[in-house]
Amino acid sequence: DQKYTPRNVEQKWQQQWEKDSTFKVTEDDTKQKYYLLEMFPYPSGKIHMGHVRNYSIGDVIGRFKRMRGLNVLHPMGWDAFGMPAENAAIQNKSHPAKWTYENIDYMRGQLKKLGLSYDWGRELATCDVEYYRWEQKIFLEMFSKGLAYKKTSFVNWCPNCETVLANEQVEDGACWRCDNEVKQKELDQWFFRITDYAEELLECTNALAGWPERVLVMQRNWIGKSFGCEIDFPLEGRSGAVKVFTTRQDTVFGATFMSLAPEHPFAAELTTPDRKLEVDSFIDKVKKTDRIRRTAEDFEKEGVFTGSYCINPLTRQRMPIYLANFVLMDYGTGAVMAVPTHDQRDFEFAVKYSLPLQVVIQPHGVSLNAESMTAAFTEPGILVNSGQFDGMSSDGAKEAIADFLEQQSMGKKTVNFRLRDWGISRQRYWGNPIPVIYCDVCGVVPVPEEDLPVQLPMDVAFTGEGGSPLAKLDSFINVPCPHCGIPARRETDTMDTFVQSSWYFLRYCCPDFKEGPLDSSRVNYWMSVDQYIGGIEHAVLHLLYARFFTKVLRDLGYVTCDEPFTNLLTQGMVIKDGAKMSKSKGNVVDPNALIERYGADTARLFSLFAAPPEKDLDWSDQGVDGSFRFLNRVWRLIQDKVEMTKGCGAVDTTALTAEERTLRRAVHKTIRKVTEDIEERFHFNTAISAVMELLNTLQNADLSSPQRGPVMKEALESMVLLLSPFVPHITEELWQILGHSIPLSSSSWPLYDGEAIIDEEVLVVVQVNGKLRSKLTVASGTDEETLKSRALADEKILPYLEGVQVRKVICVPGKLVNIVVG
Ligand code: ANZ
Ligand code: ZN
Repeated sequence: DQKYTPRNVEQKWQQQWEKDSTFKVTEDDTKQKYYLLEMFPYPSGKIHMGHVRNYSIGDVIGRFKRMRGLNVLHPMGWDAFGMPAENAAIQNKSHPAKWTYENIDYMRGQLKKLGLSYDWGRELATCDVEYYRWEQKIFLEMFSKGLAYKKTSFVNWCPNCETVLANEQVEDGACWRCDNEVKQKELDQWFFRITDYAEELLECTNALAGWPERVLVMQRNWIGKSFGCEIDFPLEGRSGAVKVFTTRQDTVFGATFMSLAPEHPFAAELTTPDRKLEVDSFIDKVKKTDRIRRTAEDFEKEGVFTGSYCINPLTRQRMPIYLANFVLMDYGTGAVMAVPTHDQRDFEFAVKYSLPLQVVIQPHGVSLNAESMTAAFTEPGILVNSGQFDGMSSDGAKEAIADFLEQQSMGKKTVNFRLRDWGISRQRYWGNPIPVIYCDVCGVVPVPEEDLPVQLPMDVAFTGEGGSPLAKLDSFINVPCPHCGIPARRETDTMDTFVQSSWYFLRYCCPDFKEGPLDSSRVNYWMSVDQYIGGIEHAVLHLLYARFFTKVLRDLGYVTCDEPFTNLLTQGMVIKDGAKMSKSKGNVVDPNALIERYGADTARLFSLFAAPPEKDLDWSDQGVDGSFRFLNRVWRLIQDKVEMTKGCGAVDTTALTAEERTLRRAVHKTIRKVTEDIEERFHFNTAISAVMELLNTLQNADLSSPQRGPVMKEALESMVLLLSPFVPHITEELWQILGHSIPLSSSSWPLYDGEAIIDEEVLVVVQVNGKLRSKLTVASGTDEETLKSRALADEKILPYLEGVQVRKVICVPGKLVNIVVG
């Protein structure tokens, strides 16, 4: 009798899988493909319990699908560019590459210790020049199609990280990485024209049936399509008009003043000399405030009068023109017709600056009074004070007023998107260099394809002083112009790391391809990803960018699919003592220590058993202990029973005793339950519970019948197979102990025997006039006639039939007989 020693068992099988290349896959048209992917990690140093959970979930699916006969692609790699490497380099006076690749080596070792079924032959790190060179080519193709372009813009700037942040990377006005306050800064920046795809990105969310609804909602809100009108408000006393965008053209008659973004091009020319000082100082102040704060509901609304007026095209009233801090230049037209009675921000603004209020929408049966309003009425209602449109509903008036404005050439219907182009410039070293050169004569010149890749120079000093190290490296910057040959300068910005994660899943399909970014035939075999698994924190950023890139690469002819991820699973967090596991909370459990003490199988089993994948997992030391004990019980059971199964063949189902049949029923019911729980719902926790129950049954089984050997053998083998996706090492070992020379990882998933799971006897209730009067135990499948006659002859029923007439007998086979008497 051997004792269960996870360390030996796990090492042995990890080596075996590696030696056999068990999880290596190639394109095989004779098999159905299954592309399974977990979001790749940032090589921060070591893995945490969130990784263990994420990758264990994926691994169950991967191993299960493999055993079901699918050709499973399950790759792993590293999201390896980014700031922490640079910061570490400054601290350790070394190079980011060194830090990154050392971390990768260490973390790869940790993942291998978890026994994950990756095809390691496809591993990539985004900082490999063999990866980022192809991204540069994609960039240049996007540049030539106008999908990558440069413009001056205000950007979110983190003074601490000294870099630009995408809007998505600003959280409550603070940098998502360092939590420092974000400032506004004007810079020349590279952008990807994701707005060209806004409509398609929105439309396709309706076809993503395999995504959680809340992720789709977040994406739709982020894209933010609004239907409304652009309306011209003529300037008073001069030519020209202020154009506004509104979604509430039903309220035009209530527009009593105009609010412009402080950055609006009209701001200076509309400001009268007497207002100039005040206006300038206001503009200065707003420019220092970040756009996220400016749009926050509780942000103090402030503004300044320009001294000029415009005319409301429908009321012909004059409207003072203000600059307002909550109006943004990059949304709509940067101008808002202010309707203080029906928009809360305008209301607060009007109260503050004593501007006129005019009610134009009224709730049913209530008369609103502008003087006594304490908040804007923002619901739909009935139009008043709106000339020919009085009495209409808000919705009807939206149409009617839009039509009227179009007829009068005062405005037109438009749609507007909240989505902005994706700013990808980063003033950092450890990223993919943007492959362009600036020439005083030729302008922006793309690096010719034959000169790619633009490699990151290695001889760089990381001093920690401001700015990008690349921008100070003359040997990198100074190059001849590829066009005319005169001295020119290289771009020193690198790309946002979200660019790399936008197409890594495509490169996994052909990681060794040397002729271009993607080998279309291989990519098209594997794509799209059948199951993607990752954290909800990527609901907008990464998932939207990856969808955008897939569409761009489709339009560039590299792939045929429209969407990258057919099914998405967003796993919950790992929490301990009620809080997310994190260094700052001091509640971190180190996977290393866990594996050291209990083994990877226990770590995996616990993280799969303690909660369904989408729910938060509450860490519990007792739970870990329980998982370990369970594996020990499985181990011991097999040691105990293996003797009686030696040399046994298949079960002869025609010659089973009642006892044997009962045991087989439990086995096959478990096979069915585990299969369905994994396949249809990813309910790994209930699947594992079912096997735990089976273990109890097998432990208590004390067969003495002739077929006890074959029946027990089938039971033990099934249990081991069913557990194998969760705990792959111990099950391989037990499989061998049960006498198999071919590894379990080459076995098929067990199928349940439909005959075996039929319950032999069922309980049928007997009612008289709907009241329960008796119960019958009958063989399952007993027909209606037999049931009826048995019910009518039942001794508990007979007294109820005396002296009355049986009018009807209703029968639901397997469930109930109702006798209607009267
Ligand atoms: C008049 C009005 C009356 C509005 C009313 C609302 C309620 P969504 O739905 O998000 O597209 N708006 C337009 N451009 C703006 C900008 N650059 N900065 C800040 N606010 C802006 O929002 C559209 C509404 O947001 C527009 O409709 C406009 O205010 C405001 F009772 O116009 B509305
Ligand atoms: Zn030139």
